[in-house]
Amino acid sequence: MRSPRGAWSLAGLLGGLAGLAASHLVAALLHVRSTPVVAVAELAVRLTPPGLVEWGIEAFGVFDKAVLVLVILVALSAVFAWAGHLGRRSWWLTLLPYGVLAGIGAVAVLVVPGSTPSTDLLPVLAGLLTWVVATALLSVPLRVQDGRAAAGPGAAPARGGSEDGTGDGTEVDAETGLSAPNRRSLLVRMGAVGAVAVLAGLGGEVLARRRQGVERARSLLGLQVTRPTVPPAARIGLEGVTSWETPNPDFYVIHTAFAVPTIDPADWRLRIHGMVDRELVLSFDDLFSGRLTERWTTLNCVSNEIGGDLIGNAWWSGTLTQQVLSLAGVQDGADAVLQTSEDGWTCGTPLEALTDDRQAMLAVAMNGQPLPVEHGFPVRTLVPGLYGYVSACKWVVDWEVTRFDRFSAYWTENGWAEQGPVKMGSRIDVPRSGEELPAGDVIAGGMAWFQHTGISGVEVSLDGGAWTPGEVADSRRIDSWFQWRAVLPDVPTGEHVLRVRALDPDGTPQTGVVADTVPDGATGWHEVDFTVTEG
Ligand SMILES: Nc1nc2c(c(=O)[nH]1)N[C@H]1C(S)=C(S)[C@@H](COP(=O)(O)O)O[C@H]1N2
Ligand SMILES: [Mo]
Repeated sequence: MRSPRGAWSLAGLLGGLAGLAASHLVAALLHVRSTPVVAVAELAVRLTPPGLVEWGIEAFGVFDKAVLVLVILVALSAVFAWAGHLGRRSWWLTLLPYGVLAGIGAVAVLVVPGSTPSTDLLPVLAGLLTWVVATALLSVPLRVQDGRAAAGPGAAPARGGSEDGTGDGTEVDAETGLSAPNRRSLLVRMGAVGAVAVLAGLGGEVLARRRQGVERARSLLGLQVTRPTVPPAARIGLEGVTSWETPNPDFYVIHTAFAVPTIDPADWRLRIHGMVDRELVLSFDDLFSGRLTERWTTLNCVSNEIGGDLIGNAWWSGTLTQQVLSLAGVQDGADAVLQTSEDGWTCGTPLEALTDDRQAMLAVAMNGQPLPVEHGFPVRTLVPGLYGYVSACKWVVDWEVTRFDRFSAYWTENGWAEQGPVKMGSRIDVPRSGEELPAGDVIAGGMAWFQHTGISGVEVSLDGGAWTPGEVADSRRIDSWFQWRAVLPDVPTGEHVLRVRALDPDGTPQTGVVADTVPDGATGWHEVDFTVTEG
């Protein structure tokens, strides 16, 4: 007897819903703004004639999007059931509707304004993968049944064992049309797929709601901070050079957390303990008991390659770590603060950098906005002159004042240096590598930095020739990077290599010795190739 159609459809439906749940969970984990289903709903609204949309809004009021999502879910369920049904004919036929659905989901996700394909497509992929796996799992007992059915009644396996492992089951249930072992196997598989789907769906929902709650708390904060104003002298005025100030959405993001911590400012605490006279537990409000410090500071990553872009400059507002630590009273012999974030990541920061006059801070705002969640909301540490991996703890919740010889922090455990003062660096933004330029003067430009030390200039070298000075904008603000430009007079036609190096305050040039980013930051000169053509 062949397996019943209903079982195939049910398997398709269950597998399909499991896929949706998986995509929901992955979207929530990655904080993708629109889950595939929501993205499809948005796309549908965009593609629908405006009159119809208005009617929908009028008819359903504020719930128009929820209604649309519901309609999409019902339609999807029908497709899932149909996909399962197709599986009865052949295995690969099932994949067809899933492939089409994933394609629609992918397109919808990608046309969401400001989407980033590398992450936003992952929920779609997770959904597709789950569809395939779940459907395959669920259809095994049905296929086993059909394999036997196709062989005809005389081919029923002998009692006591068969190639498909159904054991003794030749009796077929009148209601489901399945043999007892196959029915049991199907039920077990459905239970497993269903349980995983429910867990993934609920997990995704919990995460998404928490994130929404924190985003709401963030938007309601209304911090008394100022908006950034860029000092005019910081601009070199050359098209193509990186913006001196980095807007929040463009600021590089690095962290080990898979799911970004979601902390309500009302619940945030920083515990300060270890080698201190008084243990402290600070609340978010405590950070506002004194005056906030606001300043421009450039943050960069130790794993930034020569010419790389893991560096940004922002206007940060916060409470000086110096003040906080003097409240706690640091004891003699301590030389480090072991910082821990809510997600368990750790870094070891030299006590001196947190207590000297460089204005290290517990930052609450970035470019006049509460910290974006990805950048450590509600509180992160920021220390001018140190790479992020030893200083810029996001979602910071614990400070242990201690000694470097008593612990080993996250990246130090993984082969990176215990101490991470930033190295002098510079980069060419124009001309871009591979660019073709007309004959004549070439104006080059880019960025240079040496936070907390500053630079006295930059030099460029064309085709390995003599180093000639460029011009640096506003070199007084030593904790931020600098824009620079240099005029290369009358560059002849042909292929060229341009190099740049910065000079420290003593005039010592940045080293040309090439070093890898591991263990304590890359060195070497950035270079670009460009071609000058006639006319
Ligand atoms: N909690 C936490 N904080 C962290 C990290 C991390 O992995 N987890 N990475 C550090 C590293 S290596 C860098 S370079 C900076 C990057 O900060 P950003 O993502 O705000 O640019 O954060 C630092 N703070
Ligand atoms: Mo980093």
